Amino acid sequence: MGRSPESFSAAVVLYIIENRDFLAWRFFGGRKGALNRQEQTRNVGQDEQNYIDRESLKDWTEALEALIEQDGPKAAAELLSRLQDHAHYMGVREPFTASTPYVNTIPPEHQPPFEGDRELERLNKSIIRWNAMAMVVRANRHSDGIGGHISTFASAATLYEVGFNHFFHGKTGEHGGDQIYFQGHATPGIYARAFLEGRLKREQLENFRLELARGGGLSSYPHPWLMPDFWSFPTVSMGLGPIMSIYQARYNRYLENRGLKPANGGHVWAFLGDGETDEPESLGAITLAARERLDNLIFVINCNLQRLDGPVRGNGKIIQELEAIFRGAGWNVIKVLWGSEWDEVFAQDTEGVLARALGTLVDGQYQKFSVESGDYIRRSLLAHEPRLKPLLDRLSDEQLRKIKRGGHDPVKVHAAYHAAVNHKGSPTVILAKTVKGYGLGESGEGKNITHQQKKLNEEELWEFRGRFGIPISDEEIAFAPFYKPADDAPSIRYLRERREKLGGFLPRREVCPPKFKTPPEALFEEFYKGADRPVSSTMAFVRILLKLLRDKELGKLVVPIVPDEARTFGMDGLFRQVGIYSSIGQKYEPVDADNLLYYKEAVDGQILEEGITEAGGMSSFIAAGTAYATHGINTIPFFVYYSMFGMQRIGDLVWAAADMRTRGFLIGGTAGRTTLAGEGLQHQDGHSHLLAMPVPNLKCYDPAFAFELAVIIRDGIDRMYGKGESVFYYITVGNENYAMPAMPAGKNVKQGILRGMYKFRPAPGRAGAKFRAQILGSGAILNEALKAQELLAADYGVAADVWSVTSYKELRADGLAAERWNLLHPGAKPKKAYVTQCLEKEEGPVVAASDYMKMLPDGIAKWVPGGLATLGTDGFGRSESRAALRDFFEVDHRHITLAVLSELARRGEMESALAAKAMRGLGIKPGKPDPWIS
Ligand SMILES: Cc1ncc(C[n+]2csc(CCOP(=O)(O)OP(=O)(O)O)c2C)c(N)n1
Ligand SMILES: [Mg+2]
Repeated sequence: MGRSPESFSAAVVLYIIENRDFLAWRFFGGRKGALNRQEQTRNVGQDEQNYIDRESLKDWTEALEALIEQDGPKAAAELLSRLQDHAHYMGVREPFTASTPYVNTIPPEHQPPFEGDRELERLNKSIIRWNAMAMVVRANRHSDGIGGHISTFASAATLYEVGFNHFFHGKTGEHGGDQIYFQGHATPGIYARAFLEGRLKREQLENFRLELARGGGLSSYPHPWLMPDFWSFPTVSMGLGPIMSIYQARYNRYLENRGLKPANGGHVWAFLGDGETDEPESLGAITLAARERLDNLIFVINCNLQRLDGPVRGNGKIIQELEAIFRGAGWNVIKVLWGSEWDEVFAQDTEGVLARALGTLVDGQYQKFSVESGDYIRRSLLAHEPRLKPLLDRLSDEQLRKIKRGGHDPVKVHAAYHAAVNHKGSPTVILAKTVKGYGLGESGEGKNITHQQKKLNEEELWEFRGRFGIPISDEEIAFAPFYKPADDAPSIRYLRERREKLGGFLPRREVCPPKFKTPPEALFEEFYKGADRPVSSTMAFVRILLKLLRDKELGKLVVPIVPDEARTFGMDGLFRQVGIYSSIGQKYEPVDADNLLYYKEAVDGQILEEGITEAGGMSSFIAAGTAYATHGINTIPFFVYYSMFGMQRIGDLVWAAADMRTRGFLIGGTAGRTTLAGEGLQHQDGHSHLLAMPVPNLKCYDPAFAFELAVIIRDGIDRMYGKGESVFYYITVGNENYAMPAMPAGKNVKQGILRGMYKFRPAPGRAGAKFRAQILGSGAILNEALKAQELLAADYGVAADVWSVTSYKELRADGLAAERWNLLHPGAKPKKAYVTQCLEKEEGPVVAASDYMKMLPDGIAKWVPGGLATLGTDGFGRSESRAALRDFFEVDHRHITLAVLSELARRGEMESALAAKAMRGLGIKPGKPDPWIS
């Protein structure tokens, strides 16, 4: 061999390490025995370096084979692992890569039998392909520019059909059911299947994307709001499906571990695009899934190598990249790269030349192959790796061109799903290689423009029909008609039978939660009475939460969720009382074990302590707030977070929650631009209520006092869980301590709190006052309004009533509803906005002061008789004391007083000189910096 023993053994170790993955694949997977893929860490597709001569290599290879023969593949795996460690001690450094060879993870001999009628399945799939395409083509003929996608489903048809025929479980009495996150742009295919199942009518398909058409249409993407009996999970905003699915799978476990749901099976399937994985949300939570050992979670990533504009990784390999990421995170990775036709070819590739060559080709080249001839593929492969010649010589050009990618081969996909649902201990990701626009031929298959392809010309329709054998006549073809075999055709009977076996049609959303008893008023009495000891509205909220948690009937259904902020909100007392959920309990002695309120983790812990991830917390909120539909369990989530990091950071998830008819309470803590002192620009929230404004079914409140909170929360529980309304709540609470007054007497107070405003404190000494005014205060600024009320009475002879505005959004919605009614009922007695009803008989100017931007109160101005003057906190926050901030933003009692006086002067009721003098007296300088731009 010509080398010293030391250098020889080092070379062999090096060789084995460098080729470990290939050897392992050959010996444990490609040829025999079980392959432990987690043990592999190197990509075959690297340049070979000849540090070891062929003779030595042969010796070592044979030795390894002998070991496998004698002691089995596990022994060989151990040897390789030990050799690697040994090599490390000897100073051999292998470059780290976490991907495996560019071949199917499951070798052919490990494939389970395919139970089913492949012919009938193929026929149904072809018809579904056709109808999915026809939906988009017809919709765009009918209404140019209406859009829709053909190519996404075309690439994913097999991935879905194998799932529908063999794996996706519906919810039944015995089975918990699967939750499936369908890729948003694949909807035409899902509708097309429901059409064959007889669940959707021809007219509905005709009205794809024409939802206002007579007889109803079909929504562009999965939207439970628009199709509440059909869709459960909106996925079209890319990245949200993956993260929501992870937390859904974890929440299923949470419900089981807490004894709220039987452990009766069910997987969460998330279908996503390879381009979609660039969204931070897609991959941002995958470590949680592995940490939680969510073997009830399966990601299927449709790796068609393309996104909207072009290749996902033209110069790289998205599948290898994703494999490394998921393996690194601890997932079970199954690659489905090549169709069954390749099995034979790989079997002849005894030296791994083909596997290596395929591993070094980049995705852009694979995309080119998908549109090219067999001859081109051959020439390209040979240019890349001349040693492939004998192997390729055995294949005709036609064979080469037709060789399928794994994601289009039902047998390969079936094997992957089978392995995934039977895998234990970690989540699974299936990386399925496909062609975008598969089957579209000249009209888009594999082309860069394929994502946008909406129309097929007659020739292309002919080609499509021919390729998939759709029995549509020559005369009809140009019209791209929908096709459905007779109900009793064998293929349709087969399709239905498969679904019956698997628990019924999917997707379907059914809502049948058990009866719910709204908590009695007695539970909230304490808060209606008030307390002299100053507390913050946050503390009041935590006290309400605690009472709810202790309630015999309701307590177990409450789900507190925090993103590492419990101590900020004074919720740490709950750690010990209800425990923090951990799927494995507590395997350490907590550092504060001797503390009464120690950090307690438990399998049946109730709090979801998410760590620093508002997106994760929101995803948990969604899973918990939709459990009434998903599992028929009325869990009531309270997601408590820093209000600044809510609407503006995870607004898109809030929008998805709305679409999903999520129920529960979002609690924006440390809210208000001037109420959170010290934290400054990035923390002080003066706009989350505006950002919440666009969400139609989100009810928003900015309460000042404990009794207001109690009234809102009780009513919220009643509306959402008692009456089953599809609304959810956003409530801001602050951290300023002040006395919590008793709820004023009066039968309309509770109603007023809920409708958005009520008179909290009428002006004292009204009789002797020269002037009258109305002040609208909210949240923590209500106290400034009350101080202004006193100042105005004492120093300026102004009797001002103070109103608490708990919700500008509610007031605006009511005003708009009245206006709309009036628009549609000309001549009828006009309705009055609630704001108008409240204020029309009151005297004096109306001034509103809020800890949010002026636009918030401005939203009701048109219904305020005589107009509305607003004070708010437009501009960047800064680190300062509350008093200084309220002066800076002009929302303190002095500025409220000034605003009232100025308004009186503007109306000619008071001399302007008096207002100017008052201003000096209040110490307000006209030249002070404008907070909006400073
Ligand atoms: C957050 C977000 N950004 C952009 C889009 C627009 N968009 C729709 S499909 C698409 C490309 C999808 O590519 P990929 O994820 O690879 O899916 P494929 O259609 O290839 O299966 C884009 C950018 C979106 N829906 N959501
Ligand atoms: Mg793609």
